[in-house]
Amino acid sequence: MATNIGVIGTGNIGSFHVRTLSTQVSGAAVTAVFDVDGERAKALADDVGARAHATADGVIVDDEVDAVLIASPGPLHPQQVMACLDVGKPVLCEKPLGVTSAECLAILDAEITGGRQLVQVGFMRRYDPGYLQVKGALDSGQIGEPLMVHCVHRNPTVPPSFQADMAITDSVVHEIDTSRWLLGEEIVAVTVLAGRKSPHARSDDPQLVLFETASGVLVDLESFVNCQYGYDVRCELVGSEGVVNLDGPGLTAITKSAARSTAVPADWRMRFGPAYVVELQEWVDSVTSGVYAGADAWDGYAATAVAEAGLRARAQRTRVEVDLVERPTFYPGPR
Ligand code: NAD
Ligand code: ISE
Repeated sequence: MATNIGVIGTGNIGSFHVRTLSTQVSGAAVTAVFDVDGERAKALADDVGARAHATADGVIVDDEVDAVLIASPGPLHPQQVMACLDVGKPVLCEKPLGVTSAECLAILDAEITGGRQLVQVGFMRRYDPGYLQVKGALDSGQIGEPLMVHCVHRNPTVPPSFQADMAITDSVVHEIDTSRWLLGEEIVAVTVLAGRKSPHARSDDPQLVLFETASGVLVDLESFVNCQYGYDVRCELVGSEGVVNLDGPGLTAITKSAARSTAVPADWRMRFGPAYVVELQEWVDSVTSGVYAGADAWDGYAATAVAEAGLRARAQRTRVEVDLVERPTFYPGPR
């Protein structure tokens, strides 16, 4: 029998997830949706044979919804995740889990009180073949001990609704998660530097971010959300015996008129499309089995705590240490 999914937020990624769940994930059916833009939700619901509800709670308490996917704006996530935990329903929450670590901690408390894992966070890079190869090269010992990671995260543009803090809380948060996941350890300090501002930017952009991990690995990141030319995500992991590089997907190169050109993905859908499919399939399977391998609520909390430290580091123009609570044994920690 199919797992019935309710989706809250049917904007860019919510509608993408609804279509992926409806066409590319086995054992799943989208039965309910909600968006404050009722017309958008209704049109999508009609397309996939789901019901458009008048409220988010309507989706969460719907008897025909077994599990909920939250794709509303980040600040709404904690309240909507808590409502799912209140009724004991599994929830895949798009990143970030919350904008403050305090609201994420309330989610950990509620999940622990319920006694079983219900929350997964949408850090989809963990399912990307390229990132998996980087992790494989490190875990197999091929490149020795990890020493440094160099990252690039560029978006062509951002919408008018994109606030200055979101460069850290919404965009850099991906590298926070990939760093913790690749290295299997927590980030303990953050430094953020904003230099000369792009003429296309409304707030500091690009920015340089430096993470320090518990064992002393240094992770640097260029975050640039108005780069204009395309979506460009890179990662180079420097080990004691070698280096592993992820330069992006191998899109087709055209050689013509004495020049060779390689396409760049236009956006995150094109770059990470296959990863979202695997993420959703594994989540639906986890809802059935009760065994989860994706990012859990602790990962969501830790990522938000690092992002929070990043916001302070940017404002104070200084290195800020990350303030993490002691990890409850309920959660395995970075993996
Ligand atoms: P968006 O603005 O396109 O969509 C958000 C939708 O939420 C809109 O349709 C809006 O009307 C709706 N909304 C507003 N208030 C609501 C409410 N109270 N209840 C329900 N819906 C409400 O934004 P987006 O780009 O789709 O981002 C949504 C979330 O997904 C963000 O947290 C973002 O960080 C995340 N995201 C993740 C990825 C990824 O690669 N994992 C990619 C894009 C977005
Ligand atoms: C967006 O919300 C995403 O999650 C994309 O993956 C990321 O690249 C982008 O910077 C975010 O705004």
